[in-house]
Amino acid sequence: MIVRKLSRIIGTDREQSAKTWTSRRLLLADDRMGFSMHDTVIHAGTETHIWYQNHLEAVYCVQGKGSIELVKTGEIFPIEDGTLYALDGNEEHFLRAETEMRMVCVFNPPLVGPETHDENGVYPLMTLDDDAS
Ligand code: 9YT
Repeated sequence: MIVRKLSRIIGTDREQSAKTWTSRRLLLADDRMGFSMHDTVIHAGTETHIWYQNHLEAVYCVQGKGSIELVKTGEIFPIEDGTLYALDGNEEHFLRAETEMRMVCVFNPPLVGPETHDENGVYPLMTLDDDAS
C-alpha cells in the first residue's frame, strides 16, 4: 500500500511548475497503478493552452472558479469546486482560471514525473526507461 502526503512532495522533484500552474505528482508511473494522480494549482487570472494528444486526463476541481473552452467547437464550460471534466477525446482546450483553482488530475497512461507542456500544450509520451533521473 502507498501512503503519501502532499507536504512531503512540495519542493521535491515530484513537484513540476509552469508559468500558469504547479503540479504536485502524488502518484506516478513507477507507483505501478496504471495512472498518475496530481494535486494541481492553477494560478488566478491565467489562461493555459492544453492539448494532451498522448494521454487521457480527468480533472476534478476542488477549489476555485474558471472555465474550459474547446478549440474545435468554441464551447465554454464553467468549472468550479465540485466539477469534473474528462478529456476522453484528447480535446484541445484553453483552461482559464478566474481565481486560484485546485484540481485533482488523473492521467492515463501515467506520467513518469518530469513532463511539462511543450509549445503546443502537449506532454510527450514517456516511459519509465526515458526517465534518466
Ligand atoms: C488541469 C491541467 O491539465 N493543468 C495542467 C497541469 C497538469 N494537469 C498536471 O500535470 O498536473
